[in-house]
Amino acid sequence: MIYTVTLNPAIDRLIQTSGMLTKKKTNRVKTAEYDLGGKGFHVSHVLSKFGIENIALGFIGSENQLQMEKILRAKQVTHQLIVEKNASTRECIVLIDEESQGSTMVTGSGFRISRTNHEKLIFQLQKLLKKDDMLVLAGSLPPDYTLKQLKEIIDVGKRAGSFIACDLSGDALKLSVKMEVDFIKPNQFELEELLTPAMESMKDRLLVLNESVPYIAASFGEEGSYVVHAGEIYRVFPPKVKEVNDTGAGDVFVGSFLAQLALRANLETAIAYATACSASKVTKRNCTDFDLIQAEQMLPMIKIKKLEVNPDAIS
Ligand code: TA6
Repeated sequence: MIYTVTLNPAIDRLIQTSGMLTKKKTNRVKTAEYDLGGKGFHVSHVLSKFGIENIALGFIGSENQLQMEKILRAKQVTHQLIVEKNASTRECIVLIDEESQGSTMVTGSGFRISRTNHEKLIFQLQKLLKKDDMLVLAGSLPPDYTLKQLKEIIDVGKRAGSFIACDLSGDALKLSVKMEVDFIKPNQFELEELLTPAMESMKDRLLVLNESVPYIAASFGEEGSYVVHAGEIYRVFPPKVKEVNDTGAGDVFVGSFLAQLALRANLETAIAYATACSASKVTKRNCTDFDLIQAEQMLPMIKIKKLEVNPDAIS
């Protein structure tokens, strides 16, 4: 079973303006809709689209619980969420315009998690997680949620022997590396912070990081990605697509990559599906949609280059 954990859930409010979105101007709304938010929920949605059984865990605020649950139902996300009383799931506003100038996101900070509810989550994970399971931790931490609490979650996964995938940022990402989880997805800037500065070559630095984390997918936006596994580095070039909304593309990458690992696909297939599905996502207006048929048509357009590595260059 795959369990995704969304500690800081969200409802995305997607607003598309008429014409080009411009500062210091009254921008008129053309379309507005609510969509699934929160990175773990997004990953669950992708896994379900691949027909892979999964359960979304984490928290949900009581005040707008029905609205969040309606969205989860519409997106076919099976969940066992812990309700935080007197709390509202945050809204994340995603702005796009008719001219497809790229999306702008304004995220709420979220609600605080009570000590009791954190303990409930730990207990739930202790009961559920088994060796062959996958634990996916994705998204920001709620206000005042500590690294110690995050460590407690990762520790449960470690003790169970589950595969642990993390799409975290900042200090949470650093902690996941320190704890040697199985998968991380840093962006270009986060990657720089994770790599050993003393080494000159990017390749050598990636290989050192790969000694602690078996799968690294470093995303460089529309420039593609670097995927590192078992001492091999792959430079991945995505197909060119007409961008409508790139919000959620990273989540689709993570979900599709993990889906392919769960299906026991080889690494290059996993990379190709993740790249194609996230390219398909970018062509869609909302934050979750992608089209598997469109993605499969794009598979031949993806370039995956295995980089030469010199094993003597690193100690
Ligand atoms: O990646 C897109 C997204 O999942 C949005 O749907 C939005 O809810 C946001 O990310 C939340 O990100 P955060 O890092 O604050 O958890």
